[in-house]
Amino acid sequence: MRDSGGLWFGWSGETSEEPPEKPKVFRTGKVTYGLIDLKTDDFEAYYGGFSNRTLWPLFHYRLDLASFEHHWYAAYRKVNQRFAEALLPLLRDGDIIWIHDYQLIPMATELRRLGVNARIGFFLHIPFPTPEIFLTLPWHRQLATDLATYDVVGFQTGTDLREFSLYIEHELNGTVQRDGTMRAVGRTFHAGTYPIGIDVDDVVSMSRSVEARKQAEKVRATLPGDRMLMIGVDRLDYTKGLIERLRAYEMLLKDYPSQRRQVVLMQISAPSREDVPEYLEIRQQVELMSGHLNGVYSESDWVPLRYINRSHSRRVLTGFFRMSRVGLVTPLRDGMNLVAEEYVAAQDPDDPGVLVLSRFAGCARILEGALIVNPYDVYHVADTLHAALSMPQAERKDRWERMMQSTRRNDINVWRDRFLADLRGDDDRSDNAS
Ligand code: ADQ
Repeated sequence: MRDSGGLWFGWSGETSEEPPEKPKVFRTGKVTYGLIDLKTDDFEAYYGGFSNRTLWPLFHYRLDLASFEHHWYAAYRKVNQRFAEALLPLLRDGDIIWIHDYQLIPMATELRRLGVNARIGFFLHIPFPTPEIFLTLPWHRQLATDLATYDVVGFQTGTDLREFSLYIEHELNGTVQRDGTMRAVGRTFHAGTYPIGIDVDDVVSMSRSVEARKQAEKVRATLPGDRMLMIGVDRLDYTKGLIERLRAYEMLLKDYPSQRRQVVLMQISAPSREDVPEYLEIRQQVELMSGHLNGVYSESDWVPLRYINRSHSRRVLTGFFRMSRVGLVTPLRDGMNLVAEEYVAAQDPDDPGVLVLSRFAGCARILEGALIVNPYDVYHVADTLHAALSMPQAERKDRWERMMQSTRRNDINVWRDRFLADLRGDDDRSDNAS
């Protein structure tokens, strides 16, 4: 948007008892921002409730954590309607509209109801679950109808698209063509895969910046001799597989005593959604597990785990990525996972590290030079960590080059251009990646 201009519309981050009807509108460079405040109660039920305690766990296959509260769903619909009404006066002829993520699925329905004829696309940043899971949602049919109301629906991977297609065919008696054209509930729309990527050059240059180097040197100074660093960076979320990761690390230290004192794991977990009880719980579990691990394995001059429950600037993170011999990205389920790609892009081409990557992260389809693991199988993850720490430089380089090439081939610009070409209805519709 910085290049092409346009309107970015969304929540302001503010809530109040009586928010103003009209959005705040201001311009920075070529981008106009339209922001609305939400009513406190609506926000809690819409965001903390339906978005983060119903859709988020369900779409990540955590049926056990999903709650189905009717008043949350009512608030979800109401807030989407409110967004649509506030957006309407800001729209101009010829606009195309790109809606992002699971908090906003009903937007096309609401905009069409208000008479908007523009092309409207939707991109789902998280996985789409298998129909058997989706069907547990009491409002699955409404949400699927909302999706069918878009002109283009984008998913991260071929698996997400396949699950959605199965639902369309078997639950809605719709049809799915090979080119992604779908017909269901009286509507025709296009669905495809658009794996999101990163701004590769930006990450490369950040990782070489003075600040990144300075911070990395500070960490290096705390690692005597050839002691190696492994790094994990995630939002503190139960989907990211942190407990399983720590168990695998413990297994490594237990089964490979030669790695003790040779390795340090730095786990940086940014606090996230702290008003949702399940997030408090995962935080407590990680703290307990970290204390246990360091208590059992630390020695007077070596602590195996540095657990940091704070966000860091992206620049500093790239410095940490670059100096880490192993990057651990082991979510139990993840739409794409951009940390994996950032880790790859930040590496030193002459001495790159190794990426250990969950098969359940969308980016595992793209990063075939990574060591792919099943994060639930902590024994295998431990063996893989040992292999990663012992990998000769030539193999590390070979794997990294392949990962870097595919990170570039699937970068953020390719993602944007492919989605927008399909949304505009350009004739040479991009091929569906898988
Ligand atoms: P997230 O679940 O937030 O995103 P991810 O893609 O891994 O997951 O990370 C997004 C960004 O947050 C990255 O740029 C990362 O560097 C940053 N970040 C993570 N931990 C951090 C920390 N401790 N400190 C500072 N920054 C941190 C959702 C989906 C993903 C999908 C993205 C994009 O869940 O599957 O890849 O959207 O579509």
